[in-house]
Amino acid sequence: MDNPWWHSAVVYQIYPRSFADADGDGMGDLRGIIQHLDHIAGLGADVIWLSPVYRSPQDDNGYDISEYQDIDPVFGTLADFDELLAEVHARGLRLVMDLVVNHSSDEHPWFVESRSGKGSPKRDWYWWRPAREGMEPGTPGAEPNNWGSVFGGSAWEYDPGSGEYYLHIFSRKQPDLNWENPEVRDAVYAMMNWWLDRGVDGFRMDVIDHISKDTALPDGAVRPGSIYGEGAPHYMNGPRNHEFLHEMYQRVFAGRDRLLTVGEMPGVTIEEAIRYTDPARQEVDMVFQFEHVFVDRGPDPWTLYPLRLTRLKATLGRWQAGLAEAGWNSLYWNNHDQPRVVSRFGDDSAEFRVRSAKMLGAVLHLHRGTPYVYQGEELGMTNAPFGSIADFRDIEALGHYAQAVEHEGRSPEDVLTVLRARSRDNARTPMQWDASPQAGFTTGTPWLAVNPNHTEINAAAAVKDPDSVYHFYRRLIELRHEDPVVVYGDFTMLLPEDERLYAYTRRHGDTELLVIGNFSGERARAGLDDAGAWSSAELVLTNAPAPEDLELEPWQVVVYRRT
Ligand code: TEU
Repeated sequence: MDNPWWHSAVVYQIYPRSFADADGDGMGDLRGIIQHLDHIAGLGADVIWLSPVYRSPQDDNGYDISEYQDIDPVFGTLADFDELLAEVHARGLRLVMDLVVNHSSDEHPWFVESRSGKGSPKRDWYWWRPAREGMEPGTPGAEPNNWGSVFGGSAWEYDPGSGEYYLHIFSRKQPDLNWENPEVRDAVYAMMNWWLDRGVDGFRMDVIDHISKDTALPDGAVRPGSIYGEGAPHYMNGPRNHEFLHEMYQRVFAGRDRLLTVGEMPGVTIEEAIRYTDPARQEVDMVFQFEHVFVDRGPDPWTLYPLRLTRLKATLGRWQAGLAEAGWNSLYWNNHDQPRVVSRFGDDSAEFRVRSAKMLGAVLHLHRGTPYVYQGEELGMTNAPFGSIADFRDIEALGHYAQAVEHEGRSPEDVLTVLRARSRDNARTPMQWDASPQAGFTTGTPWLAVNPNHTEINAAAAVKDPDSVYHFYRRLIELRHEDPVVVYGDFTMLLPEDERLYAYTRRHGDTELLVIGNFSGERARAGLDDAGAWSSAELVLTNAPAPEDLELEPWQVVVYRRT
């Protein structure tokens, strides 16, 4: 069998709300995207992943869908969408849609019907349960189990109309669909086929390892200091998850050509990822795993640890080895849920922002797998200077603040410190197109404040400057397209104990690549056995003057190639 096209592809993620606003209402839209497609084509990306643009009350910025086969008026119309798709294809790019089917909006007609009463024909499309035995429905502690929702509070919402509760792992406006019911699956597959028939090129599947749950919905373990039990072990990677994805493959993807499917799986292990992505099993092409973005946090997302490079290398190295024979890795530092990588793992000071952003890009892109670039990452965009809680918009940030400050009695300043480092809003500040007052994002008032550093950090400046992060990313993407060692080379981690240097080789046939990134603000020398030989190899790429004896400048990356 031929190698799939996406082995050598690079994906660019657009978060439409924050990308480009063509109509001046302060929110990005499809026409804004059309106007900026050349930015993405110029970077050399092959695929665009579009975060949700479907009709939605926007409780979770579109990850709460009330009509799957329509575009939200905030973003435009189906005609705008068709035009976008045609413009994308005209540039030789592909368009992958976000598929959010673990849950719908509570305003989706399916849920409205389901909620209408215990006898509704769609009652069983969602997870309805009575109060805990012996408890008065609707009273504190009477929820069917003790799970907390990801966005704070209980995972159950009481419905006085029927005296029952419905499950929502995310917000109360995101009720979980019941995949046990074959009618739900039929409806989802029909909707997916409708989009593929329209010409889209695949799906990024939101929390797709949550669709199969332990139907007993048992209480979860309660961690010290927490008021809720952990549901995740009971709703992630449940007993029928592989079965459902294989069925989806057969009902939607089989017989269609040149698609890309990627499953977002917050709880996935390497062993499971091999099963999900082994082509022989016909489930998905690749998964987003989360281990490497969990390295600097505790058991909950709000406990911050400093980065230990050895941990980061250990986890990414294990994934490289684990998926070497079967399956395929996706490679990402950023998306709309993660803080900006240059602020998180690099150094966003004036002195080292550009250099460390390039180092991070090179270290990631030269792994084996398919790299994902999140809008603005190619500019080295940074976290935002949030002041008070009023500056945040994300339901997760607001939910956590309310739970931590109001219910758990934590100090507002401590909670804000964590949110400034970790909030998803860091990724969602408007794309910085130019130095003008709203960064060229909108002529109106942006829904989330533009980062004041847009006067320095913006696409117009980056495209003009041959030494920008943008042109460095462009070169990285070009390298992947040119050189099979980047796509297919095997991967060997070097210096696993080193806390400053991230070093590895890739080998394909007679060609070998050496990549070393300095994750520190100090000079550091890579004590490799064959350092001498490498020093005289071709230096393909770096972000600082060529080193001697592999002694790297702060935040320097070097890429050597020999045959
Ligand atoms: O994210 C799933 C997910 O794992 C997040 O809840 C993540 O744990 C959290 O944001 C980290 O802070 C997906 C989408 O990417 C996210 O934007 C949605 O809010 C969520 O699903 C619900 O649809």
